[in-house]
Amino acid sequence: MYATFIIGTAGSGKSFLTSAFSDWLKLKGQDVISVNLDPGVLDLPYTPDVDIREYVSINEIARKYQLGPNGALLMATDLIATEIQTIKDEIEDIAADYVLIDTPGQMELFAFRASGPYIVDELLEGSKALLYLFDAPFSINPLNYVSNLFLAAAVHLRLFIPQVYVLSKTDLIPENELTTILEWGTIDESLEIAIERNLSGTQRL
Ligand SMILES: Nc1nc2c(ncn2[C@@H]2O[C@H](COP(=O)(O)OP(=O)(O)OP(=O)(O)O)[C@@H](O)[C@H]2O)c(=O)[nH]1
Ligand SMILES: [Mg+2]
Repeated sequence: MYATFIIGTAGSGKSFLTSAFSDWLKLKGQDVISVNLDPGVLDLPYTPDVDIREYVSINEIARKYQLGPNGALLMATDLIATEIQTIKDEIEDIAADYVLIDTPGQMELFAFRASGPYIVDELLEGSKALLYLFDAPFSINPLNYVSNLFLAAAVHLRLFIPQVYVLSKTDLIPENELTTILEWGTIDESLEIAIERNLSGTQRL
């Protein structure tokens, strides 16, 4: 079983990538399932095979503990850990080759709380990797790009599984900006020059 966790800042395209990647793998004849770990999501662009919302209800938590939306979401994300064995059994019963895991909208709730690493360790046996999404329109600014690199490094230090960087929503930026962002990761000093230019105000975005 190969598991891929899809992580990124809010709105970076995690759920849409889970949907598109899963459809693409199915088209290629692969045996894949999708898992939704976001207890707060209302509408998903795909039908998850395993869905945390069947075990953890934001509305119930908000009512029971008299919490506001953020407190309820925070508690719900922590409660995923208490349901981990049931979810694990459900995933293992399906026994697919590939498992795509869509993570909670607010990345910090998953990555930076105690429950995150526990869930990554315990959700299933097998090889695990993580796709870290860089929102392309946000990444056009080199300072945003660097802050996202630091966030990705922080996530790596928390979860310690192999990480692949993915530039998401690239259709929303011009081709030349896309080339520039890709060069920051491949051509020596190109990122440094872009940062200096940005800081000197000649190219503020
Ligand atoms: N143009 C374009 N829009 C996209 C793409 N991927 C996602 N979106 C849009 O971006 C918004 C957020 O996408 P989601 O997939 O819900 O992002 P998310 O990271 O799951 O969001 P949260 O779970 O709420 O943090 C939606 O309105 C999508 O339609 C893409 O590749 N291109
Ligand atoms: Mg989502």
